[in-house]
Amino acid sequence: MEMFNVKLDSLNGHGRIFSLELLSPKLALLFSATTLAALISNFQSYAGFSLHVESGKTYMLRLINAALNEELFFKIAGHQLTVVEVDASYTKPFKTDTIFIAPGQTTNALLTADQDTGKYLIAISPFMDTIVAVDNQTAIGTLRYEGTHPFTPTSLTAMPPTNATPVTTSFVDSLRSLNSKQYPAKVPLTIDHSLLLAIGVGVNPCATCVNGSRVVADINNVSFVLPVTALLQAHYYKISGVYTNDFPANPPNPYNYTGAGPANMQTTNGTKVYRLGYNSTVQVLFQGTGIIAPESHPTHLHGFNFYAVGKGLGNFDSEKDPKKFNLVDPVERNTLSVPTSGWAAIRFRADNPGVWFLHCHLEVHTTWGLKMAFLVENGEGPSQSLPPPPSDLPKC
Ligand SMILES: [Cu+2]
Repeated sequence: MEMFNVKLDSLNGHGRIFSLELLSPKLALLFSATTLAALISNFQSYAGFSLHVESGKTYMLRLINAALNEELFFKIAGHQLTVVEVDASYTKPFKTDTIFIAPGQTTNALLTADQDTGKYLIAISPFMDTIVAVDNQTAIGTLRYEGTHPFTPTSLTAMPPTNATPVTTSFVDSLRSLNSKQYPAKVPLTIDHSLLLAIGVGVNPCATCVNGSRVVADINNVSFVLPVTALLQAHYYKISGVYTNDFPANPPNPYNYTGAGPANMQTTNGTKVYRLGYNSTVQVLFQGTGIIAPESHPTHLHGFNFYAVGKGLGNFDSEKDPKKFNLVDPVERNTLSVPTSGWAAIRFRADNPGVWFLHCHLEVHTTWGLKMAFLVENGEGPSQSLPPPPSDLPKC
């Protein structure tokens, strides 16, 4: 299997757009870090993924992390990348040699073929800065300049260590909204709903499990249970008994979130939504927790872009930390990694009526219950109201 799924579009004759779907290294070409060098020494016969470029041209790489459970590093030997967009929102351009991208995120970067004619390694490898096991594999491809002799050795690069937190921090800190006259950053400055969501894992009794218990995941101690009837359908047709409106805006039992955690790690099950009035402004403070192990959670909101106004390590300090929020040009996106043993704050305006999931984009965590939903009420008139389901909506 290939490392990437690739689509090509032409870019006004001067270069091309490459859409690269990054798969999990395990699903892609399997090369452990230790065998990578040996494989590359026989690289002449390697016939894997190859990206063809012409000297002097500039290309746009549209990257999406399509892996289920791995945050990834992406690198091309000998080349800088200029990041210009994330999650379909423009950023202030910045140069980097390493892109950090979480499942569900997209990143567009410009690549100029400004090195000597030859072959250069393209590689992805996982990021994991906690004790949770990860497949430490590197998947590789080749950037190949036109006119390269077939037996030219490939220029190599070293990937960051698996636990390279500083590389992720530096990348995330470089992301800023364009905030131009044409594309202003419309960060909500007053807040109608302020939520503190503690996200992580827990342990619940399980009569049929080997040890009598199983690991679950939760937000504010609620492990989300998917209903049989769709939430949106229940909301539109006013079907009762599908969900409740009592999703808690704060952890029910506050504790030292990034410390050892409470002795009782049990969660409650529920299908709960948090209601928002049309056009209300929302701040969500995601607080990572250390139960079993702290972990980076790539958290995704449906239905909206949000502004990532702040982040930090340890427990959020409601006195000091808001003073450091960036309310001028914070990056606008729809998925962000809440740092391991840390917190992240977002703001958005609830101007899209309907029911919208908020969940960890690691498949393992979302299926364990690390999700909730916002129910955004209608405003005034049809343009601010949820449209009816299409007439051909399949009926189960
Ligand atoms: Cu997670």
